[in-house]
Amino acid sequence: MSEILSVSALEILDSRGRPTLLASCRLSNGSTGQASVPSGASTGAAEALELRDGDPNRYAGLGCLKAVANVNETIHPAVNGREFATQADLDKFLIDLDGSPNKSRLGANAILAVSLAFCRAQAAQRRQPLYAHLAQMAGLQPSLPQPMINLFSGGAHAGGQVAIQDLQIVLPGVSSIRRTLEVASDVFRAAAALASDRFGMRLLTADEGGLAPAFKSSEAMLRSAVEAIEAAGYRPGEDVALTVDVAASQFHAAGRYLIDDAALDRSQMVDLLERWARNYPLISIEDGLDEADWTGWQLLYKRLADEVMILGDDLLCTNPARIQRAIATDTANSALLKVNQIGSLTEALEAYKLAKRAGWKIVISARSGETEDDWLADLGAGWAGDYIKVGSITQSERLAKYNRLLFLEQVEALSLAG
Ligand code: 2PG
Ligand code: MG
Repeated sequence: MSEILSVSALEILDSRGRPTLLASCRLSNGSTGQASVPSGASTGAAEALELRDGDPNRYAGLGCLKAVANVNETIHPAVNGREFATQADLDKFLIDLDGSPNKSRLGANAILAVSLAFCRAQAAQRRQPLYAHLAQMAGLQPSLPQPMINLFSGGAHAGGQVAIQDLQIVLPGVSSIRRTLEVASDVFRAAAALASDRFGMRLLTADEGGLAPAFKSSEAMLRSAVEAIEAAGYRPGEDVALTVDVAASQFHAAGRYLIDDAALDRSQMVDLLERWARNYPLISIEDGLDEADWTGWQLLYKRLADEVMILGDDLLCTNPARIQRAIATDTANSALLKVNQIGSLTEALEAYKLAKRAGWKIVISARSGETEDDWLADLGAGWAGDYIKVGSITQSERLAKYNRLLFLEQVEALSLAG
């Protein structure tokens, strides 16, 4: 075991050109680790606080210099010279140092960047690949998660041309990441051709690299995905299934779901989702209802939980207390795991274990604002996620993760679970 010599951070830019943090950690034996943190656009109200400067003269208020200073001037002096045997020891120390319920003093971005950089430094010290270190920490056998690959975007990721946010493809019958990406590329090209023919759209992509044609309705996004799958020569449902992130909190106002020129109440929204699940090869519905509409979620659960993943993102915010409530009240059967929603690896692992113990599926997820860092792929493999949601197969902040999964498959010889 060796002590921390230093932690430090600097402000870098994410895939939307917005500031975020890159942190470094150096241990006394010379091992080092670095990591950068992502940032969401459709954030859940219960997320830990991402500290932004609020200075309108820099990056429209989105600067991260306060969070950087919190790493360099508050966390560094506090951890310098201390030994932390485990990730949990460091994370607990950081949480106590922050002292607030939602990491608002130091910032979840500052705390998570340090948490991850330390994790990499510890992996280096143990001469382990990051995924192996993460697996050991969690007491799990590593395996590769199935990618959920973004095809079409709407909502907060695409300027709101259509209400729902992400439409992904999943390949149930494919046994490698390599083949998954080949098929995804075929379907993406077919979808791009469809977007060009039908919507006159040049090949421009949304925040996560998905196509964002001017669909007339949310359902047109689902229909077009099925057409693209067929046009690429695959069978919808059998070869290529769909998942949707409705991100319903984004279009929920005053008790109504404002979607496709309608203002639906919760039971009408559940009816709509059920119809989609019956008519399209959907295996997962993420955030089908607003993050505060637990009653609506429970209705949806009753209707569809036996057939479809009822996947909580904004609802759960990777928060163990919210996951516990959802388990106890039959509100969801799957969790999206975004480490920066909760702000430390240790709390995210607690969320993961709670959900797994209840028999839930876990989707390890990127954010819409990402960096070229690839730790998420190691997290997905080390914690043996059922799925990984990274975005489209365009844009290097997404490809960094897919390419790392290819490496883990072909060089580290990990296999897809299931
Ligand atoms: C989501 C994520 C990723 P964001 O809602 O699942 O798609 O988006 O990072 O904007 O919250
Ligand atoms: Mg989501």
